[in-house]
Amino acid sequence: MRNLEIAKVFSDISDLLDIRGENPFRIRAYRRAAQNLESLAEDVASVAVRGDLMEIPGIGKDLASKIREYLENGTLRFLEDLKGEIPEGLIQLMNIRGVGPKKAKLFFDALDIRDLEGLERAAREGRLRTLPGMGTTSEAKVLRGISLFREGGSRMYLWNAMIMADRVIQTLKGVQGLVRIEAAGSLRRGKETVGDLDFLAISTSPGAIMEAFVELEDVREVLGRGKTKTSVLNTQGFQMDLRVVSPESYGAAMAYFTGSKAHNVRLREIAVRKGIRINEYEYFHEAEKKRLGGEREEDLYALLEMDHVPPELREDRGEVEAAMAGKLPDLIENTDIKADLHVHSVYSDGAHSIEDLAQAAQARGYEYLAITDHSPSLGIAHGVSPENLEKKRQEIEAWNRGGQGIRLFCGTEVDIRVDGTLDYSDEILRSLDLVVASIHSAFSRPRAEQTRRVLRAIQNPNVHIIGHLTGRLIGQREGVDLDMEAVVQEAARTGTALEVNAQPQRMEITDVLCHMVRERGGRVAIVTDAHVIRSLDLMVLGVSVARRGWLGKDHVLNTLDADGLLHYLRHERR
Ligand code: DGT
Ligand code: CA
Ligand code: CA
Ligand code: ZN
Repeated sequence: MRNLEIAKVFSDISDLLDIRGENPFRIRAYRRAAQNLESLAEDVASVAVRGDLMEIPGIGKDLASKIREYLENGTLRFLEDLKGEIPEGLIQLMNIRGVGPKKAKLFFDALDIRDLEGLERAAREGRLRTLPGMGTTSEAKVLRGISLFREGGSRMYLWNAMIMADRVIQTLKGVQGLVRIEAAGSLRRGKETVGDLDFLAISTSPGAIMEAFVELEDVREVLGRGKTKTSVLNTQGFQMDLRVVSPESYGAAMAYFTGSKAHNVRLREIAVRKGIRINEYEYFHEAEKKRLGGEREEDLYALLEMDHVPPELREDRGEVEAAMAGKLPDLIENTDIKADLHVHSVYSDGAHSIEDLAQAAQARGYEYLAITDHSPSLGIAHGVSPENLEKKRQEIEAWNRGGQGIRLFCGTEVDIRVDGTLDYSDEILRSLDLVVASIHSAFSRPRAEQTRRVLRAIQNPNVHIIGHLTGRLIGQREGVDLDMEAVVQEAARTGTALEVNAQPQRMEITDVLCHMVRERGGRVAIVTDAHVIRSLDLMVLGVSVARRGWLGKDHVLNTLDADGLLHYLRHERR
């Protein structure tokens, strides 16, 4: 499937246009198309064959023909021309925190900087600080941005890992002799980023499965090939390991390769005390020289007299003790989610109408949906003016009166200004069903100032949820520095939920903060922040963050039904 490849083409185009200083609408069109392709479940090539490319949201005539051109030729004239004009390395630069398109262009024009290495050298030699609009602070920030980028660059977002793994599994399932195949490792634990993919399989003809694995369309390079283990690099440069094990060892191998390493180390200690040896093949009683199992993972936990630990909790963060004491939390499930509480429509920067969103949410089994468009100060994201907000409210009321099933909440994602005041009047906010408040600018102020800013938003009685708390973008932007103790505490005290934003590059609040919310008696809302319908499917990512944060159904606002939520907002919000 070449969806991600073509998405990358469009996203490169949008970045290059951005560096060139083109019309923001044109840039946004490419960016949106890229997003849509990334989240497209079906193979874009088959959509093209059917002649349905223009059915994909955000793909018009021009982009459809570009997709066809790329599918046919493996290149795109338009992108090649752009690259001839602007060095490709600048794309990477503009995605570094503290750089952006304008500065990337400036560095190129003034210092002929064309890539990451060039930028790093210039920053270290103190040459950036001499440029207009730059200084020693912004130069230092560029260096921090580079190291952040290097860290994040070597891991993939959980969503990409899931899609990639699913493709491998679906293909290999068709191979003769395959009995079973699953992903282990950090992907199975639902970690927000994944370093490499670890597959385990049972097969009656291991040779055939290894052969099919190295022949996968996504494979770029074979790193090592053996009877039981094969490692490859895929086209995006990520490693994938496949191990074929015997049915007798499948459970032991699954436990071992799911990890985490820290969790496994703890299990082995406990096993040793019981005279049991565990490894990736079996569970074995040393004194009695007796095999105790290995077929099933759950037998391991039973042997150690522990409750079965869900993969998401296996990080040695207290789950071992809890499992021994029979006190593991009852974790939230995907099916507990009754609504999405943060999505964007065409009223701001979303791609779809309210009606389309409603139908899509209904098709996903939701009972209600809050449509939360941006507030006016976000010019770039088409913030909704008070007049348009009125129009939107009427449209939503008409829908609800129509009784067509899913219930809609008229909401907003209101911008939190630098001083902690909000971008709509209290009167407007009071009139809305649901208010998410988020930071979208001034990310790098000092901690004390940012903490005051967020606390003030939390204390506004019209605010129900704080959106993407720090605004971090994994591998790109660290996000706002906050006194988390104070924030979580105040959120719990006032009954303000903190959002678990399921966008793959956001994934916050983090698992660790979710755990803190639980400890302080607070609540979260798990939301997708969807700007296109397909992104509604990201909900599973948010649920996995919450599970990793030990949260159950009762900690999550949108497990309530519509009336339950309204009741909560009216009476428990203090
Ligand atoms: P990643 O790929 O960096 O996102 O994280 P993981 O957890 O998938 O780590 P990976 O791929 O290196 O190894 C997969 C699992 O295999 C890991 O979670 C635990 C197990 N494992 C790997 N190496 C060791 C080891 O040296 N000792 C133990 N006990 N387990 C290991
Ligand atoms: Ca891994
Ligand atoms: Ca691995
Ligand atoms: Zn936002």
